[in-house]
Amino acid sequence: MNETVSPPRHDAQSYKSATKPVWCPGCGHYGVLAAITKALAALEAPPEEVAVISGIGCSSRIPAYLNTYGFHGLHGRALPLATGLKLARPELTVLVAGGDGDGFSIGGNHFISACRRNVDMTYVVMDNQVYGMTKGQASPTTDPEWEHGKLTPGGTGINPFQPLVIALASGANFVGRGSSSDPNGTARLLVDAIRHPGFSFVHVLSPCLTFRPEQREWKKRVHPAPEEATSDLATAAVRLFNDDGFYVGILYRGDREPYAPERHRTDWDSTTLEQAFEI
Ligand SMILES: Cc1ncc(C[n+]2csc(CCOP(=O)(O)OP(=O)(O)O)c2C)c(N)n1
Ligand code: SF4
Repeated sequence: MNETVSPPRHDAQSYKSATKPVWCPGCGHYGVLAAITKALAALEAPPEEVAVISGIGCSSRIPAYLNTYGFHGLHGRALPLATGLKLARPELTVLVAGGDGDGFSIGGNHFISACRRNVDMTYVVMDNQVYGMTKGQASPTTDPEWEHGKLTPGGTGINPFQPLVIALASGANFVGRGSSSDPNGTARLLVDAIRHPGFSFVHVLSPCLTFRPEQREWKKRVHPAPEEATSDLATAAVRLFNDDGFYVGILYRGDREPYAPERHRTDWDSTTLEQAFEI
């Protein structure tokens, strides 16, 4: 009898694991999970060739909900972990996912270094301008006037971190923004980001309705960026300085060569190195 072998399934559902998300009802991160699975399906990425690396936070739980390889690492340390993985296993599609607290607070310097290094991977930040997991403290992207109980009475009073501007200035090769309220649009953006060589930064507006219920309005405020993606840094910089925080789409698509470790290899042996550092 001839056995029929079914072709591998590559629909969005097939990238979801059996673990049910524990996010609050209405959390934006559901939309990002949907966008990631739709993007992987569109790319027909074999799940065993994808690794999703995260730090800690509600958003960083995402690898558990995917049927790919994954690593739920340490708070703020997803990018160095992913960098090591991509350099050791360049054939893998490496996605890094997390929140604004994880990525811009404790992980802020890693973010800058990852943009500078330009290793070929995609970083998705689910920004809700708050630390959701630890019950609603202000994050680097929080509006200075946002008051939250005893921790920030009267607001933080400090200037919010500008992730897209910093990504552009630090050398990220692709800068875009999506909204969790539009999983299909965010999936298209992720497909472009993953295909684009080098470090791609995808900022996703992903409301935390539990600690920032007013973010429910975000879906009405997002609007497409006024112009096509540019590869000109100065044009992108002007665009980002005019951004009201709700532009969605590809804002910059650069042509920097991704980091290639073989080009920076040395044939010095350890004795030569020791001699070079001798005082
Ligand atoms: C080294 C360390 N410091 C602090 C924490 C506590 N902590 C856990 S998650 C988190 C912030 C999460 O916020 P964000 O990354 O924005 O994700 P969200 O929960 O909003 O999705 C913090 C401060 C920790 N787990 N480890
Ligand atoms: S606390 Fe906020 S970020 Fe965390 S699951 Fe709930 S809605 Fe989402």
